[in-house]
Amino acid sequence: MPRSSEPLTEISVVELSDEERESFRAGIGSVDANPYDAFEPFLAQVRESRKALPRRVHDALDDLRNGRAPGALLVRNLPIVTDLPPTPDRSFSALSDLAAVGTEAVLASAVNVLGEPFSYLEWDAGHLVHNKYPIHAHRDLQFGSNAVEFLLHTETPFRDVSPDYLALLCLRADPTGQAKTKVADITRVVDALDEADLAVLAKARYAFETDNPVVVVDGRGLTEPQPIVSYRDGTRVVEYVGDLIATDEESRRVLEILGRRVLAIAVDIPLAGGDLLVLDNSRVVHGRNAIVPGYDGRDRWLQRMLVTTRLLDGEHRATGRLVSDRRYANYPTDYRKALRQPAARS
Ligand SMILES: O=C(O)CCC(=O)C(=O)O
Ligand SMILES: [Fe+2]
Repeated sequence: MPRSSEPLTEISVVELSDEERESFRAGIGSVDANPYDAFEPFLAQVRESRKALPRRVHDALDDLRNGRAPGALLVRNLPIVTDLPPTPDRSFSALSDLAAVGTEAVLASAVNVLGEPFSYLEWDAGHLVHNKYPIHAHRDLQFGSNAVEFLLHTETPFRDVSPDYLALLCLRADPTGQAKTKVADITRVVDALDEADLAVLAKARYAFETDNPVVVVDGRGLTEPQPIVSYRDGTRVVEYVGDLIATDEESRRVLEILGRRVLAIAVDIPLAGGDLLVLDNSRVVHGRNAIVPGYDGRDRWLQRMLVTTRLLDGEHRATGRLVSDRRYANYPTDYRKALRQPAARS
């Protein structure tokens, strides 16, 4: 029998005291390597300072990792630099001065409890710390730098290596107060489906529309169809994105049910400066409502890291922290342009 889903996605919250915050700040004060051009020395310094991470944050991350806690953890009141520069107006990698902001060690200290930082060669100039803020040229894309609604998504799904976890550190809140990150526990929704619907989601029938297609279905160019539910090493994996298209009637019916129920349990999290949101990408999907950026240096600014527990051992050892995004060739052309080209305000 399907179980009914709970009305809300749970998230854990840890709020640091000012004392904990300042002790953490002091404990990572010696990290001075630049993560944008010397990531390994930077990470080595973070690891040397790992005792600085407040114990309560460490334990909460451990609980998330072991599945003892919800798939979303919000840590509040982390140390953020007081002299944060204006939010940039172009891709971070296009800035003339690629200095560290000074908050990267906070993010990396948390990530370090979960696994290995990694990213994709084709993205963000190969940076392991991604800086996300509204960019005018990206306003209509399904990117973190957009302004339209950012649809609920599994982070970077359907890749050989998709993130096991991701962490979003808010450096600057949305000055309009509108931005809310959305989080929904999709495993709960999938658990509540009946066997027949689950079997439909396990068929390779879901794809994205693209002008660089692998297949054409009903006159629409699509990426290679994938299953939403699959099994890796005996573990069920759910990968979902709000703009997936179903390739036939039956899969469309189940996709609609899934989409509706996931949206219904999504919780809104308005991130403030000093908030860190850590997500278990195998359990929860996330997104953000539409915002109205000012593009004036005061916009919301997040730093993000992706984490794998599988990379750097076994078959992926040789590839290092940057893996190729083999789906890149089939991205819509405007996505590829936005990823590749430093975007100035247009
Ligand atoms: O802007 C947000 O709150 C979500 C951003 C996001 O999905 C991401 O950076 O992966
Ligand atoms: Fe995301």
